[in-house]
Amino acid sequence: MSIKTETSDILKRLGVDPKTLSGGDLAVRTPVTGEQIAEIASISAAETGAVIDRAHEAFKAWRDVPAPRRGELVRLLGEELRAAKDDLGRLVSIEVGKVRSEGLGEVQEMIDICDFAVGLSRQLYGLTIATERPGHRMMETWHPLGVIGIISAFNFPVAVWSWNAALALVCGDSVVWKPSEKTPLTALACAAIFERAAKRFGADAPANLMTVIIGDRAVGEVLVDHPKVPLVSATGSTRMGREVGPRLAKRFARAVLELGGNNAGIVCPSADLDMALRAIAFGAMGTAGQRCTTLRRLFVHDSVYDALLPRLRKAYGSVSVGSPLATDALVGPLIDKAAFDNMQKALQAAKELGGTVTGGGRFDSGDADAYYAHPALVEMPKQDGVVLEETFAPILYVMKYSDFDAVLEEHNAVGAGLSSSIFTTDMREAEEFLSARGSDCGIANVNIGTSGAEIGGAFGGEKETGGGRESGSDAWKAYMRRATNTVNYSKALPLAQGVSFDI
Ligand code: UN1
Repeated sequence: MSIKTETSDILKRLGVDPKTLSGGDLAVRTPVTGEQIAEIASISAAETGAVIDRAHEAFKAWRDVPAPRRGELVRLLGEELRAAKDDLGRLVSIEVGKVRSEGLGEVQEMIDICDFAVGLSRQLYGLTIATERPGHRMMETWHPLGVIGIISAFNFPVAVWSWNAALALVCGDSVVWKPSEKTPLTALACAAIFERAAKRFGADAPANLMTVIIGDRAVGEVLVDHPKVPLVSATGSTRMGREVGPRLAKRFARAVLELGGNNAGIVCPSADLDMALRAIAFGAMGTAGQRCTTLRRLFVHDSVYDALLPRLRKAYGSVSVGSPLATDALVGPLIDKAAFDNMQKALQAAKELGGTVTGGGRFDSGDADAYYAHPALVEMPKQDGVVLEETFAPILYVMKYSDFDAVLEEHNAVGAGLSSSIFTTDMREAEEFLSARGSDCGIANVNIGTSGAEIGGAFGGEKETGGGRESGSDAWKAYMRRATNTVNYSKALPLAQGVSFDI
């Protein structure tokens, strides 16, 4: 069966009308072979405002539904996702090129956040706060915020939507989602899955509670600038964030920005090298280096460099690259030619700085329009130039270190601040890495890699990563507004701070 036919069969099973897959203006390609698998219709900037207005009407109805009942809709969404897991995971593999277990893993992440959000729907707690005035009570209440705009990237085409949407829905918000133009099919599938859950939920779920808008940059701009969108959660490059952030700030809207990462690991003298090797391999080569949490820089202590590097070179030399649909390869394709070209440019720049490259060349899959690369291990004399930037491809720069304080400085000497790891069995080093003077990232791990975070923690990072937090912990607070309420149940009107104003 051709990929195109399989895609249309999957989408049909997931509830997407096959008619939407042809005759549109947006060509959709699979990176697995490079072939075109659909042409779908995109929306214009002019139409986008009306979509947002309708989502705002949905918000006005949804905010009145009690939160635990809203949780029931997300519970049903989780059930639908469980039923759709194989198909949706396969579709992720087709549209993004993820290997099978990573495609399925992405859907599992969606199921997990739904479970989390269902529990959360009964835990949207505010505090009761001691007041200085007798006969008064002070408390805080969390209220729904409004229409939440979601802008997601190609590399996690469905999970990022779910982290935001599951929270937004239990928080009483409606959702307008602009997926990457490279991954509209998985978005249409999610919309169909959501509609099925909403139908089962019944009339309490208003129409237009969750809308997908497939369109170009101009469509994204309408979402970012629209006064009825109080929060935009945007995942993508730091370049994109630099444009989105100020536009949101200009109208005092909230931003949850999840931008680039240039994540590093430190391998210390006491590290368990077997474990480190496996964690490094998955972190750096998994998802063909196209996670925002991908391991991109590795600092290895002098004393273990010669023990670790030959094993790492061997792993790079032997890792399987190939079609995620037709083989069990661990590394699938890059998303497109531009990604491959950027990788080659970065490798060239690294060589010019004295880097020694293992791997990195094109893997011939037999399809001229598919871009597979052998992951690249680049031993660098020092951290400089291209090493300081994120290249969204499987390149791991390795540097030697000798002094722990100095390596902490180097670790933090990049623009991005998303994820980080240390490999050590020395408790002092581990704790120092996690301390205020250690890693400056939003995620700091010990003896596990930089990627593959669970949904229960807040996900996001500092500095040029944008500062936003999605997913678990108390990330939900960004999706609600907080009101501080003071109630006077006495017969007097004492003013705070002892002020008197007797008329
Ligand atoms: C991303 O690459 O945008 O921690 C998100 C991870 C995944 C999410 C990655 N849970 O690698």
